[in-house]
Amino acid sequence: AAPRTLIAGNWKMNGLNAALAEVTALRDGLSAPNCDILLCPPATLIAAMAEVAGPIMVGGQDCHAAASGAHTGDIAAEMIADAGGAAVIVGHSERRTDHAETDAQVKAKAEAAHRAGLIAIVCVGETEAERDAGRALDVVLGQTAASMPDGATAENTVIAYEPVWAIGTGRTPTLDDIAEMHDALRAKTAELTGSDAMRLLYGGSMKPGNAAEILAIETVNGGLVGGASLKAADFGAIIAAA
Ligand code: G2H
Repeated sequence: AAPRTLIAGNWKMNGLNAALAEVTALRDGLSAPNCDILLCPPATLIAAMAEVAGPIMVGGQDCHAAASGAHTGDIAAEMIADAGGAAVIVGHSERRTDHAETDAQVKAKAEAAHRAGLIAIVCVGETEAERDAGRALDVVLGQTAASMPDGATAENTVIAYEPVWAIGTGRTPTLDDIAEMHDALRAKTAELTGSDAMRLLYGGSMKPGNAAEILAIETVNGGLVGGASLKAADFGAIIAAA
């Protein structure tokens, strides 16, 4: 059976308490969604969002690899779970760039997520220069192999393919390019984990106007949505397209 579609929102560094009104509006507007839904707000809002999210899962945007300790400013996967979270994004390209996170660190974070009972959403993606050089497949499959947590299953791990040049830019790859990458990720995740049912999300400028055609690709099992997850109307339209 095809994996159940997952539509995940990544609020990035956006959202004060007042933004929870968007979540209650989204929740109240859901009518028997055909997919799982996840929202990852800033850590400051995880607990409050979990209180009002109803059937919407809540998650974090990053976690430390350790369960506790002297790591000022970091949060542990256990803290996300304790706040009511069900998942955590690890290895987003903004973390890989802004904080120089390596594949080995991303893998360790994903394993920490599993120890806390969270779903790990592991992000991979090539830069524009890498795509132009014809290296997109090599780069992404290499990141996937090196970032895949030990013990990954279709239940505890999700891969999000986010071409770096498509993030927040309004540009997206062609449908053929997305399909080529996702087909390759299907084969790679099966080789690495023994499961051909791991969910593979597309991320990067997904919005109501392009969600249906991207989500119709056979090996795309959902989306990781940034800017368009901030407003209930946009995110609800993407959920409706799933
Ligand atoms: C990619 C995506 C969500 P956006 O980073 O993770 O953001 O949809 O704004 O391109």
